[in-house]
Amino acid sequence: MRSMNRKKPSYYDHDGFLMPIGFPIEGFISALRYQAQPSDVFLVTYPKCGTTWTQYILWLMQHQGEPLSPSEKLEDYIPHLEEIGKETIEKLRQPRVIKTHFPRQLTPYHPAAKYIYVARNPFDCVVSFYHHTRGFIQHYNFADGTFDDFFECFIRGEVDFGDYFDHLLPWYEYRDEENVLFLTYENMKADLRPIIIKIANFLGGDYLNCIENEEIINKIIVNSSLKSMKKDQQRWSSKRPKNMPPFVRKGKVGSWKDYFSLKQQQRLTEKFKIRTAGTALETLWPKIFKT
Ligand code: PPS
Repeated sequence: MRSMNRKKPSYYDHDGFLMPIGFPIEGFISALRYQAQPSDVFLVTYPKCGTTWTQYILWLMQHQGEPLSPSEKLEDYIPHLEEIGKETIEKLRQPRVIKTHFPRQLTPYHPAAKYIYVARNPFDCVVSFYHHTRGFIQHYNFADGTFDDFFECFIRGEVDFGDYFDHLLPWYEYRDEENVLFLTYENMKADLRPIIIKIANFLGGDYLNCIENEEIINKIIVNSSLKSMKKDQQRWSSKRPKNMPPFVRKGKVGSWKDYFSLKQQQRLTEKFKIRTAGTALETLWPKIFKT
């Protein structure tokens, strides 16, 4: 049977939690011990839900909308916790902005720290995640895997950083906490300006300066646009081989329709309904989940 021969990406399995093989295990273990600081801002996402875009928006907000210079690296300012471990993060000046894909129970917590969570609908997420998993050959050994192969892993939650719903649901539950800002990729795409204002009001301090000036808001919007970020692919991912789709790939809402079979659409919709029953999550993506 075809399903018996499905290709699977390679992962490190840390007591049942899957991580990309390209991430050093020491980084992961040390990341779990990072003590969140009261001034920390965590950018938390399930993979492929708008992390890099939001990371760059935060950077631009800190720098009056001016883009990174060619010698600067986004990850030096907003590092990825479980990729580099706590020691590197601890060397950074406070206040820190830290990226993580950890699920809520593994994310370092401090009641005074702030958490920006970005969610994306699971349909576009799985397509993006598929291309990511194919493209980072040294992380997953899945260059010749098909979308159908990856879909089976995703729907079973057998991918790095775990099941999509195990990630989304606990953060959604805490979306109204004072130190949590819950955003969606789709709302960012629809209109970024109110999101920038939301972020500034949530983070306060110097972030508020940028929303007092229309010109700066416009620069943030232009420099973080899909068009601008597409021009600079090497900056977001220097490890992607040339024969694979670039890191900033489509950057659209709804392009999953080109990949899903009807059966896959029904299966993921069914899983969504089961896992989100009794929550208001369906209202986040009304076009996909018509009741
Ligand atoms: S990662 O590897 O988990 O950090 O990936 P992440 O950055 O979360 O997600 C990558 C997807 O975000 C899209 N992207 C953007 N969309 C809109 N506007 C901008 N500026 C932008 N920058 C990145 C990127 O194209 C990936 O989505 P897909 O659907 O694959 O195109």
